[in-house]
Amino acid sequence: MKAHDGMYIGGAWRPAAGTGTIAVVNPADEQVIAHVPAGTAEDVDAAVRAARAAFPAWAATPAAERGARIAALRDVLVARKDEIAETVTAELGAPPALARKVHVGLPIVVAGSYAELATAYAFEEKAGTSTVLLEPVGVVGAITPWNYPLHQIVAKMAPALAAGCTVVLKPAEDTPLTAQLFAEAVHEAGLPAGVFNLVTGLGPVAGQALAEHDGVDMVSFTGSTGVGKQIGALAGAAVKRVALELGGKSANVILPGADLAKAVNTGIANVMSNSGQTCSAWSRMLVHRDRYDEAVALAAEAVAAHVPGERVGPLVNARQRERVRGYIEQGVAEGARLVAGGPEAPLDKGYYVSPTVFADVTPDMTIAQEEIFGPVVSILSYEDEEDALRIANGTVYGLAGAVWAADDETAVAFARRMDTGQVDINGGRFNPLAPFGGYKQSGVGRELGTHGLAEYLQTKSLQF
Ligand code: TXE
Repeated sequence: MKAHDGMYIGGAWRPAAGTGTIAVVNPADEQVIAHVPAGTAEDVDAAVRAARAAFPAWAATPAAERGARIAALRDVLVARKDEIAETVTAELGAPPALARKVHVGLPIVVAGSYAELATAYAFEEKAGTSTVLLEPVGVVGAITPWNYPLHQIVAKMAPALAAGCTVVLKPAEDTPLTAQLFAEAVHEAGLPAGVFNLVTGLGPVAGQALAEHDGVDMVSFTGSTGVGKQIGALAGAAVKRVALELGGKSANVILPGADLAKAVNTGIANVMSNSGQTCSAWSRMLVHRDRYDEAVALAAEAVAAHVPGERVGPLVNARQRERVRGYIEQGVAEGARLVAGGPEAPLDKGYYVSPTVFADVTPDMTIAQEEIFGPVVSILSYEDEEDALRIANGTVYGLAGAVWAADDETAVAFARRMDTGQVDINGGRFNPLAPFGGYKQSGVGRELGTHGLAEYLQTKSLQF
């Protein structure tokens, strides 16, 4: 596949400072499809300087004009959507329909929402007799993961640019081609030079250099909780703004009286989508003990429709596949009952894992506590609502979840008591305008909508 051999810095593709490269592999057939440059601290420094130089003029650009540039960027993403979707399929392995609808469709909606919000947002408020100015934080260093290659980028870039920040992006090493296409789109949309800069590279090298750079005012990170803690510590030591979107172990709580078949089918589809590589995936299904056997049978039936190589793509790389298989083996070893799937590879080529359902999972098991990030669902039983709540809240995470009940009122009453950032009520749909982010170790800060924009602003009050 086509790839740039340089970095996008200061409005142009520039040669990388070093000679190292990263191979991009198609996880569906394990073939190398491209190479991109492995950025060094020198590349990061050049990108941060470009972003700093561009900041004053971009911050002073009227918000409506910034919104117009983001609208132009959205239009380029729309015009090039097929090419982007094919690239996501090639480097992530996402099935084509999912790539088009979710991987490209969703960020187009998000970019459109920030084109409008930039214009509509109140960057000035009154507090009694004072005027409060909401000003951009400055230069943002964004570090993104591979699971939704374009969405993770747009969910940071669009609000940061709308706020008046300039950015340096270090995308995941597994999916740099989508990031390069995004840089091309920025260029085509006519954003001023230096407002957006791209450095591809390894996390512990380029990512670390970006997180540590003195010229970066804020780090926005999405990825594993382990790396998130390191970045949080660095930011804390430097008194820098930080936003962290980390792992999850979300609960799909099916209360008595819910439409069981719908709740189970939706729950299985939620985890199988993107091969379970979704931080908000409902990886734990909680069912009342009276309907437990029925739910397990429904889940086994539902998962059969998720065929590897068709509806379910591979995992992103061999390391992730081995990690997920390790969790499946551990589930068996700790006494959970395999209802579907297992550790054996379903296909002889590609990083596929069998869609897997575990029954008889207890809350203390590893598979009920740790983020697996694969097509694996654990079904747990509960005695009563209090028990369900204890189990739902009984992990270090709190990113998303779902509640199903006979009516919305009952479901909402339960959702209010959940320690989590987002809850789908009776099959409610993902809303790209609603804030998304974690309680507890799932993160700090919010993405999307006005809350996502506010992350990139700092306040100044003028007293009269
Ligand atoms: O994540 P990493 P990995 C979880 C999920 C998954 C696990 C491991 O459970 O199985 O994390 O995935 C950059 N300084 N999530 O290893 O390493 C890295 O280059 C600065 C949840 O792929 O956290 C990439 O750009 N940056 C999740 C980004 O961090 C560093 C999405 C994420 O990679 C760095 C992905 C360092 N020292 C994984 N080390 C979610 N919340 O959606 C790595 N990076």
